[in-house]
Amino acid sequence: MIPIFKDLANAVRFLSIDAVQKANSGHPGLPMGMADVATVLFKYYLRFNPKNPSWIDRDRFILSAGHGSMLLYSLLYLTGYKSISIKNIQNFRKLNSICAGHPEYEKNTGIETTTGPLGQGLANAVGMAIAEEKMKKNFGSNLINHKTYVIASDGDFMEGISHESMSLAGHLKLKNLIVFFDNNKISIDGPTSLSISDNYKKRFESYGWSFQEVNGHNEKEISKAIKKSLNSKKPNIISCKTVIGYGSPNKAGKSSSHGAALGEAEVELVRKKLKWKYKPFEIPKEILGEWRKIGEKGILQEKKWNQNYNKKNKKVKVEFLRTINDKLPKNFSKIIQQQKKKFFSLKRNIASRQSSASVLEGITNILPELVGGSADLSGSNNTNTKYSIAIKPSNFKGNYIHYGVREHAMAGIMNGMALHKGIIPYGGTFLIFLDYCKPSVRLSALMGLKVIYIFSHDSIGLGEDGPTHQPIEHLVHLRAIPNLNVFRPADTIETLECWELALKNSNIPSVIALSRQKLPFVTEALTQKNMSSLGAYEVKKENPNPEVVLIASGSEVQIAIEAFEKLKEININSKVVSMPCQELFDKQSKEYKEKILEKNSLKISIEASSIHGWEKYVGLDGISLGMKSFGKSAPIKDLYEHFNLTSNNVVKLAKKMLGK
Ligand SMILES: Cc1ncc(C[n+]2csc(CCOP(=O)(O)OP(=O)(O)O)c2C)c(N)n1
Repeated sequence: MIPIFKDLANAVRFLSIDAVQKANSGHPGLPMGMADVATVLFKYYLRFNPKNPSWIDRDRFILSAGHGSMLLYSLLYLTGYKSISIKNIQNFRKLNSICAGHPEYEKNTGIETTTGPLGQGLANAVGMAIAEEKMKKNFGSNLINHKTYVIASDGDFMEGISHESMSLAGHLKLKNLIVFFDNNKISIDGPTSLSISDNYKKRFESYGWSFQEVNGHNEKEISKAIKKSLNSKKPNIISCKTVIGYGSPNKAGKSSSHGAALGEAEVELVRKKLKWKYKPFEIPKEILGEWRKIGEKGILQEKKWNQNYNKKNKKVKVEFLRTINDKLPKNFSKIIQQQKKKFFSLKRNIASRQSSASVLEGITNILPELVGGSADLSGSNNTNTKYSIAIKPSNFKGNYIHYGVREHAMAGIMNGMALHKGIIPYGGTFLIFLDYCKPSVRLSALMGLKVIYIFSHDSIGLGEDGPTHQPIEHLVHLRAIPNLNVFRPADTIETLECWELALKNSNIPSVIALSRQKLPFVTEALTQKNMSSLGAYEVKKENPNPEVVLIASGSEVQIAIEAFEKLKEININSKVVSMPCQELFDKQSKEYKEKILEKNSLKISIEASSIHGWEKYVGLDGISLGMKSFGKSAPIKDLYEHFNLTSNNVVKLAKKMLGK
C-alpha cells in the first residue's frame, strides 16, 4: 500500500480521537477538523528535526488553540519525536504524562509553548517572530531564517489579546508569521453566530495582514496559500474553512464534537466513514513510515545549516552559542560590581524606577540579547535609556519595542521571545496594569521563562493619580503565583542587585516593582555579596536581642529606618530588615530566617500595599502596616499620613505593644 495524503491526515485524526476516547476526556473536534491543514504544513513546508527538537533555526509551530492538544501530540509522535511515544499518547491526560490535557512547554520535546488560555499562543508566536527578526539582524540570515506557524481557533480571535498582538504584528510587518485560522464557526455554546459577526477579512487587513481563505480540507488549496505566504511582505493569515469533528457522522459540524470523547459507537462510525480499518492506536507501518520520512527531512536541513554555522568565525560562533544557551557575558558580574561601587559612592536619592534606568544604562551595551519595551509608558517606567533604539516596521536593528497601550500582548510577546531563545525580554507598565496582563505573567511563571517585568508606580506613593492607578492587592496577586520572583528594591543598590538576580535566574521570571517617588539611599555598607539574593537582610542593627524588628520593602524601608532612630531615642532596641524579595527569603535556611526574624521580638511589617501575607513573618502577635482599602488622590505626603504609614505610627504601636 502506498499511503496517500488522506491516509496521513487520517492517522492524525484517529490517534487523536482514540486517545481522547481512552482518556474519556479531551477535545476531538479540532484535530479532526485541522488534520488536513497540519498534514500539508508538516509534509511540505515545516522545517524541523525531530532528532534535535531545539535546533535553533527550526520553524516554530504553535497550537494556540491548546484544547486541540492531541493534534500536536499526534504530529510529534508520527514525525518521530522521542519525547512522544505511542505509550505517552495512550496515557493522554494521565498523571505526569507529557501528553497533558493542554500542551505544556518542555524544552527539547517539540512542545514550543504552553497553550490553553485562548489567545496566548498567538501572542507568543508574535514574540517568536520578533525574536527571529531580531536574531537575524544580529547574526545574519544564514544562521537565523525561519517561519513561525500558528493554528488558532475562533476562540483565539475573540480574545482581546489577539487584537492587541495581531495589531502590533501588522504594524511591525512580521512577514515570517503565518497563522492558520481554524474557521469552523463553532465554539462551545454553539455556532459562533451567537456571539460574533466580525468581518475577518476586513479586520485582519486593517491590521496590515495578508488574508487568504481556503477550503481547509483541500490539500492543493492549503498548499497554494502557504506557498503564497512564504513570499509575503506582511504577516499572513490563512482562513481555513473546516468542519469541526470532520468524519464524524453524527457530530461533525456540531459543538458536541468540541470537548468530549465521541463515544465508542461514534468512533466506530468514524472508522467506517473514513474507511480506517485499523485498531485503536494502530498506525500501519507504511503510513508511519511515510510520516517518519517527513520527519527525517529535517536532518538534512539541519546539516546544511550546520555547514553555514561552521563557516562563521569563532567570535560569531561563541557569541551565538552564548545567547542561545542563555549565558551571560563573562564580564557581566564584573560590570555589576563596578556599577555597585559607583552607585555606592554616589549615594543618590532617586526613584527606584530611575535606579533601574541607571542599571540598564550600564548593561544594555554588553547584552545585545536584551530587548526592552514598554506599553506606552517608557518615560514613566524608565525602561528606555540612551542606548535604547526603537524596533521599527521591517527594521529590527533596534533593541526596544514600543508596544503601544497593549499590556497583555506585551507580556505574551515577551513569553514568545523568551521561548524562542536568544533574547532576554523586559517590558514595563504601571504595577496597577498587572490587571491587564496577568494571564501572561502567570504563563511566564508556569513555563519558567526568563522574562523581566518592570512594574513602576508600585504603591499609593504615586500620589495624585489616585485609586485607579494605585496598586493595593497587586503584590499579593504576584506573590501568590508559584515560580515567580517579586522584587521590590529600596534604593539604587538593591535595584541593581534585583536586576542582577533577574538576569541570572534562567528558569524564573521576575517582577521588579519600582517607585515613582524619590527614595533615600539606605545601603549602609558596600558588599560584594548580593544581599537581595537572601530575600531579606539587616540594614540597621545596633544591639543584640532587639525588642522590635521592623520589616519593610521598597519605599517603606525609609519609614522603618526613621522609626528605628525614634525608638532609639526612647531606649527601645530595634532593628530594620529590608525584604526586597519574599520568595528568596522563604528559600533560606531555618537558621538564617530565625536570625533575621528574631524569635522573641515584636515584629512590625511596613509595606504600602495589602497586608495580606505579612502575617507569615510578623506572627500572631505582630503588626502589619499597609493598605486595607483603596487609595486616594492626593500628594504623597498626605497619603502616607492619611493611611498611617508613618514612623510616628510605628513608634506609637511599638510602645503600645511593648506596654511602654
Ligand atoms: C481564555 C480562555 N477562555 C475560555 C476557555 C475555555 N474554552 C476552551 S475552547 C473554547 C472555545 C471553543 O471554540 P473554538 O475556539 O472555536 O474551538 P473549537 O470549538 O473550534 O475547537 C473555550 C471557551 C479557554 N480555554 N481560554
